Amino acid sequence: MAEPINVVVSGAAGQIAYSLLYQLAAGTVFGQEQPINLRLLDIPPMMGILKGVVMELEDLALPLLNDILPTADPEAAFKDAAAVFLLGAMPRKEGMERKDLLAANVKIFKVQGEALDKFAKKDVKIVVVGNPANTNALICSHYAPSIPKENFTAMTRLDQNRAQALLASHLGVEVSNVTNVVIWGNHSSTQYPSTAYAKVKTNNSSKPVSEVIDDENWLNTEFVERIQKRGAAVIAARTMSSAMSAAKAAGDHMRDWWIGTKPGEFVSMGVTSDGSYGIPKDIIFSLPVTIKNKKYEIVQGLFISSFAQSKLDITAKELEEERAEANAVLKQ
Ligand code: NAX
Repeated sequence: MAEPINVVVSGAAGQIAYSLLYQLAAGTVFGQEQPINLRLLDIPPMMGILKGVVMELEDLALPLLNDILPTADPEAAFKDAAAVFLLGAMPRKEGMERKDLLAANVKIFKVQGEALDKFAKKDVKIVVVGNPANTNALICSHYAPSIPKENFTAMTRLDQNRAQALLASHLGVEVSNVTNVVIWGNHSSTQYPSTAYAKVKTNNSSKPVSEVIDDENWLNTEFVERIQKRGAAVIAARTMSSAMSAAKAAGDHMRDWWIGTKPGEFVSMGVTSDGSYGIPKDIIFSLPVTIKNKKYEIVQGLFISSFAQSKLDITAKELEEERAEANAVLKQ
């Protein structure tokens, strides 16, 4: 059995954490041979609730769960961290402007970035889930200059999973038979879910979606809109934001980063743009990646139609605006 690794979950008393923690303890993310020490970070008023979460984790009686530390101290949480899920963020309240939300999050992700910089392992893998996820990841990375930029990612896997599931149901195939759906851009309603490179397995052969779909126009219209608005639809129905599916997606994101992607398949992650596909550099933009030996590479050379380009431009513009707003707060 390997030595235990320190896995941090911030926002540990919240909804997404409640579903994520079981997956981590059960070994579905880091594998059945990898024991973990859970570092559960939340704010002081949540320590009572967090105590209850710790009791439940103990009562799981799962052998891979080596040690649990509930804390409100980022330094204690991030010490020797190998993998980090940043779920905790300031929720958007009624009447709150986007810039107020960003300002509140700059403060949170500054403190966490600084603590990561000082205390985490230098090869720590960080996925930011708390919204606005892409820009929060950018801020966090900014305050952790000793950790490579590529170690900071934002989660768009929930959008990918939603897109994969919707496409599979539309085509009447099993969800695992749909691969290579791509989410481009921001985890917001400007994201562009694309099926241009998606493959569908039918009768042991793998075909592009365009060859198996009757109504191709649906892919550029209703499909895109439904994925962009799926989060809002869940909130409208559940009166709370996605939690179980978000936790599953966070686990998928980290598992693929840790264990690697399957041959011929790619997944979407918000990563620091290197200028590929003409996307502005140094924003955190969701891109298709392949992963090997715990390192991801942006998939190169995909064809971008003029329709797709117009969608990429919209989401890139929004991310540049968010970066400008975050920079304005940082300069204050
Ligand atoms: P909850 O409100 O249930 O939990 C958030 C937790 O974070 C709370 O326990 C809170 O006390 C804690 N927290 C707040 N500030 C903190 C800080 N400075 N340090 C540590 N913990 C802190 O929210 P939940 O439903 O779990 O959602 C968490 C975040 O995920 C939200 O920002 C939400 O908007 C975002 N989402 C992102 C998604 C994505 O695909 N990227 C999808 C789901 C979700 O909407």
